[in-house]
Amino acid sequence: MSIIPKLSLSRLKEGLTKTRTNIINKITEVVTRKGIIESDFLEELEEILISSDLGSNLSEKVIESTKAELFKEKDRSVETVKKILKNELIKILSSTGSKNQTYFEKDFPKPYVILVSGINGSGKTTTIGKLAYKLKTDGFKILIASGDTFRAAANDQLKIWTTKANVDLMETRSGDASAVVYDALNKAIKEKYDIVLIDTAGRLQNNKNLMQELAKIQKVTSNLIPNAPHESLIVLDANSGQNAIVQANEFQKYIPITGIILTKLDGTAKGGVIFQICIEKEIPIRFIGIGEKIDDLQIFEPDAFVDAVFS
Ligand SMILES: Nc1nc2c(ncn2[C@@H]2O[C@H](COP(=O)(O)OP(=O)(O)O)[C@@H](O)[C@H]2O)c(=O)[nH]1
Ligand SMILES: [Mg+2]
Repeated sequence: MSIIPKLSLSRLKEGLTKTRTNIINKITEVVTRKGIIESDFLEELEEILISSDLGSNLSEKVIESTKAELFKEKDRSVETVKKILKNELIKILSSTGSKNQTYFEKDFPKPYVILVSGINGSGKTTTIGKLAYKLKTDGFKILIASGDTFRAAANDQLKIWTTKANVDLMETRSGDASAVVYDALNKAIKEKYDIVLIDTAGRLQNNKNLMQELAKIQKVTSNLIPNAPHESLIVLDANSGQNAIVQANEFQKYIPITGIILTKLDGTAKGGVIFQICIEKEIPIRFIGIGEKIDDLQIFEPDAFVDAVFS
């Protein structure tokens, strides 16, 4: 069985309202005010992209190619500008292997282990709850390992999510994160779980001890199950701008990262950061978080994302 989590375009649009309003209203305003396309129009357009966190280098590139395309067109209306920009942006998002992937391949190895990392508050636990719900709904047997042994409330938070998603939880007994992962994986093997999701403590990327603990979790996992973790997803908060890239770089020094989950896109007008992440990290964005509710997680699809921003 292979699953493709269902994408709701209307929910996506709703979640990206702030970014869309920022970009589209400004573009419409500039095009309407200027009427004709002059070089200062393109400068203003560049400013708009920068203001939604596309980064100055990338904005400049996008404007250059938009300009080239635009001058080939007779009709230089808002709609044409939007259409050209859209195409340029889809090209960027599709360039890093993020394009229309299915979540699991057919006959994936079981238990399939997904390690989730990221700094404190980025949205790991919430995202695991949402993902567990999605996967459970698709008929999989899910176990979550409560690997955040630092925050007292972490386990209780996870308990609430596992109850909502109706999945199982391996709680910590000793306060040792690697031990709970070890227990969870053994249970998963014995009791034939399909997927294990490993929650971890939030850590500052410059805290060496905590980062080494993460490396230990990785090692325990790969020792027990060959090729596991099968996915290692870093959770990044869309509000953290350029710092999201710094975080990913630091985590990669300790564990391999195979994918990105970008959360809280609903809370920011600076959703353009996703383009910078795609260009600089060359790691596929797997999911995006667009709210706090259990179904506010979507598989990332470049075309749908850009459509939702521009329509
Ligand atoms: N608006 C919004 N809030 C989110 C999203 N994902 C997580 N959060 C919130 O971010 C806060 C921190 O989340 P949590 O999962 O505890 O982060 P963790 O420390 O990485 O485990 C919580 O209040 C979540 O409800 C999202 O996609 N949108
Ligand atoms: Mg947490």
